[in-house]
Amino acid sequence: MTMTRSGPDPSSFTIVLPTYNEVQNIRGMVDELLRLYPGINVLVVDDNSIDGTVEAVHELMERYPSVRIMVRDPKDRGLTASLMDGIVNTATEHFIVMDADFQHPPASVGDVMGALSAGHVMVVGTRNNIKALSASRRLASWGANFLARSYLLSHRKSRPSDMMSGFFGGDTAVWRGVIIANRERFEKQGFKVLFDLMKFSPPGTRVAEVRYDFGERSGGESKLDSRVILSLLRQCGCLGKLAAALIGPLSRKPARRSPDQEVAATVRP
Ligand SMILES: Nc1nc2c(ncn2[C@@H]2O[C@H](COP(=O)(O)OP(=O)(O)O)[C@@H](O)[C@H]2O)c(=O)[nH]1
Ligand SMILES: [Mg+2]
Repeated sequence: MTMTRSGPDPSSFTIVLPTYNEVQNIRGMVDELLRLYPGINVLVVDDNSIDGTVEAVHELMERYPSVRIMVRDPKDRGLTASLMDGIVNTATEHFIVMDADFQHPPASVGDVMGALSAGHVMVVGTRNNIKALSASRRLASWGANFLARSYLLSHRKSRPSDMMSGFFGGDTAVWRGVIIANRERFEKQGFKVLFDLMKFSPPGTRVAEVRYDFGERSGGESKLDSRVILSLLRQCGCLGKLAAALIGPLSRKPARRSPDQEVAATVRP
């Protein structure tokens, strides 16, 4: 790990940014990351956005040589699948996964970088608050976190306290190996790749945590709907499957979508 006088060298980190229709956020997000951490690598993993996100990233690539984009096979869409691809294709010693909508503050990336350069193999951002979520999302997040942690405890795996956090970083070689060895066992259409990674983590993996303030989405709309929460529950052993069976019939209606997402839904299985 190279260090500069002011801390870890940003060029040994890759920010993996999953995007689906984030044209309202992507320019501001990449500008802010490069302003705070000059030279940091950014790998945008896009699932065929239809709102101009890809074109916006191409413009950014002309300004920043450390920005790249992967546009994924439309037949294989999914947030977990995107992040698996992003981690496997990271070319630096460390990766950091975060959302493109500013819910994970760019200013907290430095804390994750610091813990990774101190030698931790997995560093998870733990939300100080989840007030930015609706009451039903908070309840689902709490329940899914409880079940995911119970599952990991019963399988003698390390359990970050905020399993539902989408903000974490790791040693690329370790987690690339985990993904390649267990590719078919990941819940690819799921939303919580951290849970899959911890399920298949090497024995004795220790997790460091850094705290951060979870924000409001800056622009655009959330793509999470109840099907994603149900799919997560189904991964959490018998208790999770039972919870999914009970909640499922109550949550048939997908989350409200903007008109452009409605169009997208027709091409997204
Ligand atoms: N590549 C890819 N990115 C996605 C997908 N769904 C959501 N995202 C991105 O993942 C991040 C989190 O999604 P978001 O809708 O904000 O979920 P929420 O924060 O849980 O409400 C954002 O950067 C989205 O653009 C997907 O199917 N594929
Ligand atoms: Mg979000």
